[in-house]
Amino acid sequence: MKNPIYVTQPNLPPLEEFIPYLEQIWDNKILTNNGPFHRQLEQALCEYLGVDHLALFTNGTIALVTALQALRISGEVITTPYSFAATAHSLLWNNIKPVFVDIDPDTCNLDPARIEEAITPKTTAILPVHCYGNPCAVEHIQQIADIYGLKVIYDAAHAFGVRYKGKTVLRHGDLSVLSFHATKVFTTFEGGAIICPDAKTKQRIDYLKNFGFADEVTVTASGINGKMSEFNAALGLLQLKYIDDALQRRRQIEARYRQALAEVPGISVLPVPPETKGNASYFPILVGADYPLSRDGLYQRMKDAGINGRRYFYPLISDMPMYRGLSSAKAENLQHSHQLSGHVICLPIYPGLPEEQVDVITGLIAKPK
Ligand code: T4K
Repeated sequence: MKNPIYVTQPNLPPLEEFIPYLEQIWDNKILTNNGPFHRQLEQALCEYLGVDHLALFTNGTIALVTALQALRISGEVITTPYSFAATAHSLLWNNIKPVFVDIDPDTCNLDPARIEEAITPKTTAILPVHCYGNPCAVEHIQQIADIYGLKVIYDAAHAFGVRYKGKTVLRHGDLSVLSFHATKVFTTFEGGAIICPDAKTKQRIDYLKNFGFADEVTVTASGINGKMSEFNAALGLLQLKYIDDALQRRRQIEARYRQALAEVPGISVLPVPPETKGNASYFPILVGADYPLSRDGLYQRMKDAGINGRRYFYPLISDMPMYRGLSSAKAENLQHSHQLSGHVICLPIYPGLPEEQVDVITGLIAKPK
């Protein structure tokens, strides 16, 4: 392959279509602080995603940190080790102790059957991740949260546009957090959002992302600067024009991968999640013991051929130095997470990936030597 390909590549609109947005910003000189594009994008995303209230953020991580603050979460929070570091880091930034619970190997999401045993008197919330855009066991998790009086904040960084049982997955739990990073299905370069259930919660979140200011003289909390700029919001508005096509293209690539890899000995893929319209944000494969190469062997073999997959999520968060001393981080507590983390490779998937390249990738995986 002449040019290397990467696990993802952002889908950008034609540059000339962005110029008029920039001209408006240059004309009105409003660069940030809830400007016109910011307000328009919040509205447009609510409509597109099918939610009532949404607060834009500078990135998904600050949105996670703020979501925890907005609900005054403290003590211990149950979460997954099988995610990007930002999930658990958002807890540490709030002085909250993460308690890791193992995942269901079919979805790579928190196993709801393991949650109750991890609850202690200090537990205040559950922070699950819709990993790869696969919906969590939302009903079961809510049932547990209701019984024990816990809040649920979904890290929905991978779940833009995902529908479950015919509705957006983003209305589950108390809050959901999106990421619009360059590597995500819907990108504003950097960006994120919190989906809020009501106007009052959104207002508190809007204060928190603006240093806690409610007005010129009233500071309600030690908030942070989490505001999205007009540049990013304008780009988001333009991106929305193209999102349906982008999602469709991703789903086509996913289908092609699934078909081509179905019969490759030693390679398995995750089951299609039931009652879900996914966003094909990632395409993980699992390299089994009966494959001719180890996971890292195949990863390197692909790299040598210019195909840069990624081992999302390896290492596990629970193995990172700031977490590995926790009792919930012990390997015997997290067997499925370790199994997945040791065998996964996410293959390139993005709207601009040509089908011939998909075929080259699957051809190499089928015949690695
Ligand atoms: N929760 C979850 C579950 C998450 O996955 C994430 C982020 C967050 C929370 C936090 O949200 P943000 O604060 O990021 O909004 C990437 C991303 O940096 C990170 O956003 C993402 N998850 C994570 C899964 O992946 P890396 O270290 O793999 O990124 P990087 O720079 O190696 O990019 C991967 C490939 O994408 C590159 O090889 C090439 C391509 N790429 C990347 C960038 C940045 C481009 O083509 N253009 C680009 O601008 O972490």
